[in-house]
Amino acid sequence: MPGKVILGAQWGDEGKGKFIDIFAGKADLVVRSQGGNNAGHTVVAGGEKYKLQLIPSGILYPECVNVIGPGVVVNPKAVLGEIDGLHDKGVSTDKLFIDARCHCIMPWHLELDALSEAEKAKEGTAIGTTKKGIGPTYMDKSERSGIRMHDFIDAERFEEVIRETCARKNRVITGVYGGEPLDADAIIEEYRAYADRLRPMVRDTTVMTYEAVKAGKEVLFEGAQGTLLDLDMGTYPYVTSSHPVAGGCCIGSGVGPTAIDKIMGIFKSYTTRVGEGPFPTELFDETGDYIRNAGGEFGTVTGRPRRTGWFDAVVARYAVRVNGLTDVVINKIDPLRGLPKLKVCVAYKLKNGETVTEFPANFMDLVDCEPVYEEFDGFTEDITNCRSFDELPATVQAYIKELERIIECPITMLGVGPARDQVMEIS
Ligand code: 2SA
Ligand code: GDP
Ligand code: MG
Repeated sequence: MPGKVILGAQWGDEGKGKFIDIFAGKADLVVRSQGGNNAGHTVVAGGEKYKLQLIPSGILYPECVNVIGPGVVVNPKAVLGEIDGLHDKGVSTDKLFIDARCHCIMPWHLELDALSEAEKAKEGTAIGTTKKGIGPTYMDKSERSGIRMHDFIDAERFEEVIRETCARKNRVITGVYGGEPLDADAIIEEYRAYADRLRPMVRDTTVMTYEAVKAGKEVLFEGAQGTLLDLDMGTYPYVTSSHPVAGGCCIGSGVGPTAIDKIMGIFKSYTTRVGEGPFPTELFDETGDYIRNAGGEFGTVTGRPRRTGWFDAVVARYAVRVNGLTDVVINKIDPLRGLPKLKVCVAYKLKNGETVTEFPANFMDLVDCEPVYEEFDGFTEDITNCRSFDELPATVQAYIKELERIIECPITMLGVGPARDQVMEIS
């Protein structure tokens, strides 16, 4: 029984956490394959709100094995903080495993993320990162100078590796940015305790994931961020440094594409984005504020207000294509209640006068492009208690059917509220 991918099909925060949680309940193994604690999933379960960043959502199910795969960057302090938070709520982390190949996010990465963003801000080119050290950690990985988990937990090599890397990074922090050097001794003392705690969780998780797939178990690949934040396929340079597209699941978990047969793309019924970068359907008016407030659109990790706008079907068709989606999920329909008209962008009119329906490769084409909209009737009914397509108002049914026609991929689930049960399957 090959695995299932659940990923963000827009700019992240589509409410993946809720669907991952639902399917994690049926999974034997859940694996994260990219990003780090820049991700934030909110899962509402049993009246309790869980904010998960690095730890896969299967952790809320005692029988489920949870894997932080090789493509994830792990902040040792942050993952232990998350583990402690779960223990405080009575959640066991006995079945949590971290791959030996994961790169560690260290204090210098946080420092360099902040310094680089501050410098770019002076030139007006800041990315608006979560400042969790993601970019600098993946930079070290590509440069082949990062610290992997197996180095970090190696008691004999630990001090030498930290001291050498800290010295190298201090040369950049002080020399390039004029910042304050970090204290290697203090880091060694603090982080040795983290290494001791993490050691029992570290292993070659690719074997575990492969064996689970081979044995026909239910394996769930848990996405983080979203397709348009992908390092290659997103709105570069306003992207994250990993691969949130479906292909990234294979690279970041260490199993081949034959391990996957279902790829679910989660969309909101509107669009949001945090951080800088182009966003063609962004609304700067009271409709944008209305959606932000109705949808509670504030960052899970940083609390930042999210930028809001209409559903963008150009983006949606792109996400279907580059991920090979088998299923589309339209989540968070309820926040649109009360808006007289619902708009869907079906094309972009570029500054040169050309109208395009394929998402442009160069983000500059998106700057000041004009969205071409189709308009649909809104709804005023409370839909949060609807559990089947037939119970939805006719206007909502028509909107979903039109989206399916425009996107050209089956819409198989809808979300009408934050709780686990506020979803419906449609055929
Ligand atoms: P980074 O920190 O280097 O990955 O930032 C690069 C860009 O990627 C965006 N990004 C995100 N966008 C949406 N949600 C994310 N996670 C948090 C959440 C965000 C938060 O789930 O709510 O709390 O603010 C996430 N992580 C990275 C980021 O905004 C930059 O545009
Ligand atoms: P993720 O990163 O994609 O998992 O999404 P986030 O958790 O960052 O953001 C989604 C937010 O919307 C969370 O606060 C969820 O509890 C909430 N949410 C999820 N689904 C729905 C829904 O269908 N309706 C409403 N109103 N809120 C939802
Ligand atoms: Mg999120």
